[in-house]
Amino acid sequence: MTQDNGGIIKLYGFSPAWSLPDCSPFVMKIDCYLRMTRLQYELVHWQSLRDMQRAPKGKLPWIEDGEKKIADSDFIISYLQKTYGDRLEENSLSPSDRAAALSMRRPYFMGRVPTSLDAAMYGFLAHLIYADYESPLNSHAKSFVNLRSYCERMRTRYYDS
Ligand SMILES: N[C@@H](CCC(=O)N[C@@H](CS)C(=O)NCC(=O)O)C(=O)O
Repeated sequence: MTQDNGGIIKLYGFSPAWSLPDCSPFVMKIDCYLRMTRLQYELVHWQSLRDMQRAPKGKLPWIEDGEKKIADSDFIISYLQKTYGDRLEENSLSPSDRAAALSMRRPYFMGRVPTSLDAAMYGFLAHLIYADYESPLNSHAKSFVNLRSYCERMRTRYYDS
């Protein structure tokens, strides 16, 4: 999909790992959000230290959208929402919808529909559930059926092409 500005967003990350798009959960968060919102983007992998020096805050992820460069995953999501609209319609959730969603069994973190919180959650949880090594933390995460099925739901919906 081409954005209204005719361009394609570049998302700067490190490199893929464990069959996941990136070894950084913060990069995964933005990768997932861009997929969820169906914005056209390209994930650019880190090649050398020089790429790190181009990062506006010295950290990844950052994005380039035309002339604009935005760093920090929270600022990136705010920028994308402001520029391309509330594509997940998450701002239409009322405080009581949010409270109700938190008190019930639900497919996504805020209820029936996925929000940017799911991009963040999946970015971090996928590294625990799918990482190809054992640690006390990922073994513990893998022991929760609900976390495993949540990651499967997100992966199937946004990463199975
Ligand atoms: N608050 C930042 C955190 C990003 C972050 O910590 N990135 C790490 C990789 S996961 C990084 O680039 N570290 C390089 C460094 O600190 O030199 C965000 O949400 O994007």
